[in-house]
Amino acid sequence: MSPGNKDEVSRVFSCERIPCHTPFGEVIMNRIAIGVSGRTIISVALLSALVGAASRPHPAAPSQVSVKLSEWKVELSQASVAAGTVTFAITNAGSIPHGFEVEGEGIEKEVATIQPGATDTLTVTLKPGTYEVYCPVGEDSHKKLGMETHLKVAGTTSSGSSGYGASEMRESHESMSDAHGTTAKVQAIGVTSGGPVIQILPGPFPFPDSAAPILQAFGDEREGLESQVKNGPYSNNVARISGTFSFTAWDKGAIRDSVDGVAEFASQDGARWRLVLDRVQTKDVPHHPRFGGVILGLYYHGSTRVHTPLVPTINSAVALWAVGHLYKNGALVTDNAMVHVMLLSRTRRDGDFALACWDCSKNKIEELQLQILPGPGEPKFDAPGGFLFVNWEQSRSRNAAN
Ligand SMILES: [Cu+2]
Repeated sequence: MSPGNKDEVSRVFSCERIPCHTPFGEVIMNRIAIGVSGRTIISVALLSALVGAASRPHPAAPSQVSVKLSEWKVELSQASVAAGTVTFAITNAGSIPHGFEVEGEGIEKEVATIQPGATDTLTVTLKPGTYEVYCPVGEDSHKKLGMETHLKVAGTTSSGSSGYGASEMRESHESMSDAHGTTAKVQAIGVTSGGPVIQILPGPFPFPDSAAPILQAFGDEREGLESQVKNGPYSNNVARISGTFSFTAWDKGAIRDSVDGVAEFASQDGARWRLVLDRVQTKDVPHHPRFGGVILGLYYHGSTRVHTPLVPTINSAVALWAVGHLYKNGALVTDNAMVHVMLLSRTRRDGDFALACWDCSKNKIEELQLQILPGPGEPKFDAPGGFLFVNWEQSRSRNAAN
């Protein structure tokens, strides 16, 4: 971690320990006490806005909007404010770092990344119009995951309503919103393997410098991931094998997703493996939301700060987390194999199947990845590195019946 980042973290947390955003006097005192150069501009802007407001004959009260950031939405205390000085009091109520940006009518202002549980403020002068407010973290991947909403700025008076308004749900997230009473939209996808089949064996990750700054935000997981950079499952060390994999996955909301499928392949040592998928794994962990088990259409990994950066930045048609029954040469190995499946943008080139791009998100979505790990507390598999990781390079999908 660079000294600059340390300052960032300690500043954010010193802000966390004292009420940063109410009342205004405390904002100014805290900002001055913290005395970070990057924030001085905001302090001065806020201070002069208040002084200006106080000295005008008919002061327009500066508007304050509370902002709550979480995975994966931006909630505002009101949907509209009066034109003029607006102070956003931002709380990161999520479990991973988020940011906050206001954009529109020719302005674009953002705060530094806010750690989970911490707060920050942003004061801007807004003229009438509609503004986009969103989380810019991960080259807008958080925005694509739903962390965006709009703020209307009216000509003179504020028509703000009380209470938080949820950010607009993107279509792919409607299915996650059962808890809010929204009608779930059932979607299903069928995937069939095709093209060259490769087994990925342990080796170094070919883009360590690109992944390094992303890994710094991974907390407890960082050490394990850094050892995977040196020798892990995201390598150019591959063996051609044979096999098939097909499945159907249903995206039905946070607790009703499901999967049904079978993979069969012969690994590079000649062993025959069979995996039966019949249930999804829904438990989220920080940095690794599982979206109810199945998610259709996701931009993540790599630079996005969503899931491990040891997979390049990709788009996926479907990603799922499942529990599988794994058999080797006809004998049951485990009923609790941990399985991750993605149909994603091609990350590997033809020929030697080396990882070919750090940002692969524009490539054709045809790579089918199957990763199988032992269940919690279970011994490593009898395979190189103790895991099984197989790719089918030219696979295809179709919309399936609900
Ligand atoms: Cu975010």
